[in-house]
Amino acid sequence: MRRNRGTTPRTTRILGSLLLLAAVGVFTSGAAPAARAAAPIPPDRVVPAPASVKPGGTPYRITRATSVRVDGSAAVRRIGAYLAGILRPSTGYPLPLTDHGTGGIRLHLEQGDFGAEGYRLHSSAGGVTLTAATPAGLFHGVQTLRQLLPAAVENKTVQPGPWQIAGGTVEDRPRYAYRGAMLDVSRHFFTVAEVKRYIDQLALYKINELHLHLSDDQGWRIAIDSWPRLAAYGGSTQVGGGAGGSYSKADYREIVRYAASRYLEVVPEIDMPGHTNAALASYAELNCDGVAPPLYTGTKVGFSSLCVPKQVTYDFVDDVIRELAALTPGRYLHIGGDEAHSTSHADYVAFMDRVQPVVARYGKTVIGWHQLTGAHPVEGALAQYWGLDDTSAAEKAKVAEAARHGTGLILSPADRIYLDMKYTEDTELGLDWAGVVEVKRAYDWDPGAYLAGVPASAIRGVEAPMWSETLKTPADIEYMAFPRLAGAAELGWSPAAAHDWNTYKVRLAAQGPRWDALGIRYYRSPQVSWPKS
Ligand code: NGO
Repeated sequence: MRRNRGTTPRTTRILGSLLLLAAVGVFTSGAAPAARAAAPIPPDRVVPAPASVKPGGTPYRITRATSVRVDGSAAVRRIGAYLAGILRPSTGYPLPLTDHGTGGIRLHLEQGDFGAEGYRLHSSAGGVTLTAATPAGLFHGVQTLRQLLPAAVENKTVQPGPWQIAGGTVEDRPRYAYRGAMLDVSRHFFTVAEVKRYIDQLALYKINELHLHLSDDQGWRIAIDSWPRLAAYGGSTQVGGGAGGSYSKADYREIVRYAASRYLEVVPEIDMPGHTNAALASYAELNCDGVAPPLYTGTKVGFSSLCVPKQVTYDFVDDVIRELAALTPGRYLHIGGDEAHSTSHADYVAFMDRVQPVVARYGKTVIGWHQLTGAHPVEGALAQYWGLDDTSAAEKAKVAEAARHGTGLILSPADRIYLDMKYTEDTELGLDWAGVVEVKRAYDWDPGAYLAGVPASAIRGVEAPMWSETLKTPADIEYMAFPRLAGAAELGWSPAAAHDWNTYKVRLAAQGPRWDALGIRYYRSPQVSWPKS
């Protein structure tokens, strides 16, 4: 049975924590201050909140003698190596991988009622056992295990310890299958290494979809062999006129491989028919008047459109989708469809009617921004809602109607979960067209109840987009993502009953020292009582 944190009486939880503290001797007379500091982290401190936590029993202590036990499968061994790679530098212990023995930290696959991504973590004096039905579940369990260790575990140099993991059992699985983050690599280009850094940060919070916004007016970022000028010329600049850049096919494959090693699926997006100036500038024949516009380095939206009546448009779309689908092992291909302000409604509908079947022909499922619901979403398509709380009732009704007819929804309401919105008017980075979004506002909404008239089964999950008009460096991305990304991850993962700002902000505060140890820049929101760093 799953028991939610939120339905656990508060007193039971406090009592559980007290018992834990007592178990490690914090309340024994004469306990030295060092012992006080060494109290293990209660298992209900984790972000995203696990589905069920039962604290109790003696903690496990990682020592020089601890090994990481992995069963025969190569995937489990790789996850064990990843975990040991995190623990070795800070503990200074050898933590060998082994497939025999007892005790230690055991990663174990077992058929059981864990779902595709769930896991169980059991900790007691004799060891820690992580059990799941899939490698993805074990990987998510490893993220929980990290958070049960002191923040100093994330350092790259040896730290004092001790390295205790509170006794108890965490049983966990996600509320939604789709928990995404989007990175706009078009407005400003980010290198493969920079994308990998973000992937590692997303994995910390059990995000499992990386949506890459690969094309827009300011830059085309993926090599397409049959249309080489797209990347070579269309990728040669960015907002502000910098050098831009693009991914070779090998680069893109490397991103996909690295994401998969962190159990994230890559969702590539080619935005169309609008947001296409970089393509239109690269090939004159894609324009209705046959004249290529100049490259664009500003930040306006809605001025470009592929030429809907021309056959060459569909030859182009077919080639791009075919090559991109061949590079992408993931299930989805995002075709944009937002802000097609330079395309008539009739043309928009005609374009989407022709393009969606191309995605299916190359074996992928269509995702589109929610304007797709104003056309004819194909069966199985997903629409990504990016409206606001006060988007018109008519627009929301259209989305809800599509959802009732089978279109799945990914929720990215811009005045809640757009990571590029400023926190306050004083935030130096970011935009504010959707409003300013402080940490509480970003967290305090329920994806299950957000859009009226939508069946619960239509909500496939949430995604936090990071548009990069104002963001140039990994530090810029991190400052806008943290702490809000953690809240988005919790909305996607944790049961609705666990949703509570007052307990969340305490758990969130505990992430600060981890981000410090990891070198992640973040916004120290005054809404959260961050520990002194
Ligand atoms: C909008 C727009 C993007 C902008 C972003 C900035 C969508 C789906 N289209 O979101 O082109 O970059 O806002 O916040």
